[in-house]
Amino acid sequence: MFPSSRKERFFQKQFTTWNFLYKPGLRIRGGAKRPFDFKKREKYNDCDMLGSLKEKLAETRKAFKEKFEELIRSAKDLEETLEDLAESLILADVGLSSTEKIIGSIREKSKKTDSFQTIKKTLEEEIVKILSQYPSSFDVDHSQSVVMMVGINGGGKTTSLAKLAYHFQQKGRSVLMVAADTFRAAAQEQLVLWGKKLNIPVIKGQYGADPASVAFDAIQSFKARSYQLLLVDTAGRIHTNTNLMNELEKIKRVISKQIEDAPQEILLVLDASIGQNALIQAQEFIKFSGLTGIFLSKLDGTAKGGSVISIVDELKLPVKFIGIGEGEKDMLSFSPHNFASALLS
Ligand SMILES: Nc1nc2c(ncn2[C@@H]2O[C@H](COP(=O)(O)OP(=O)(O)O)[C@@H](O)[C@H]2O)c(=O)[nH]1
Ligand SMILES: [Mg+2]
Repeated sequence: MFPSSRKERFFQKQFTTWNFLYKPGLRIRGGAKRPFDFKKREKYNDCDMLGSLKEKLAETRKAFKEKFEELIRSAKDLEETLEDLAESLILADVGLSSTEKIIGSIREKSKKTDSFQTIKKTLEEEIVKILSQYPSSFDVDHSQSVVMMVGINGGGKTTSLAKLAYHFQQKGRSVLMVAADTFRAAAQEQLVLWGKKLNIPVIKGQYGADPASVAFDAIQSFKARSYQLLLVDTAGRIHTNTNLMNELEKIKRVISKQIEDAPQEILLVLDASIGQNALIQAQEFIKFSGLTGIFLSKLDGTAKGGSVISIVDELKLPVKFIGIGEGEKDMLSFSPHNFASALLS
């Protein structure tokens, strides 16, 4: 109990000091317990997110960084500054109509004598304003919640679904995944592999089976075994769009017949690496009723990250999550403030 030798006394002292300094929540000298500072912890997480977002957006940030440095050095008038900012926005793939909207608002709000820093602040506010137009909460707090992922092949549906599964598994939810993309055998296998990796059960059907019947079976298991979250992966073949849309509607109907108010979330997965073309990808899917938001995949390593702004602006849907890599941890909840700040700082 009591340290007998000098050596033991030394180690105990080191250990106590270490606890005291680095382990809030553990016992310290005198037996008192340090309260856990959740606010501080959240703040750290926020900084971490901002840091990793900045790193992943490096390519897109270049368009602004170089222009900003030039604008700080030179003494350009308001119109010239706005012209330069418009050029940077277009280069970052913000798109013409959203760029015009942003520049128009800055022009209205700025005085000729405003410093570049003031104009830059207004730019950031305008971007945040566009990005936070639609509610971005994620409605999965029911005893049984269902999330459906839709979007074209290769957009990142299956990977993004696995990221969500991992995220909620880490939060202590019991998760079930269903591979309702029966059109390609490989697509189902891909989800089965994710299931093995993450230790999350996967329901799949026969190759070519009716995806709605696979969804029906999944809902039965989901209810019988009282899972809390069901994630539904769907097909994304683009050449037979009407069929695909009917198929998605049918899956949705089967789900809502079995569980009231479900699916609570239907996310359209869009590939940010193709920038403005993501809007073309979205065209057919936007007709599909009940979309609740966007999962924007592949924001890492692209110079077209500014497209997020026009995607929200034109599709009139919130971005709820972003994908920043191929691993299960490479996902962030979307924060308009963090995004704008990472883009412009
Ligand atoms: N770099 C990167 N690659 C991603 C991301 N999300 C998905 N991918 C990759 O994009 C490819 C297509 O993804 P997949 O989930 O199969 O798309 P699906 O056909 O819509 O289901 C795969 O090679 C994924 O690893 C991301 O956020 N960043
Ligand atoms: Mg897939």
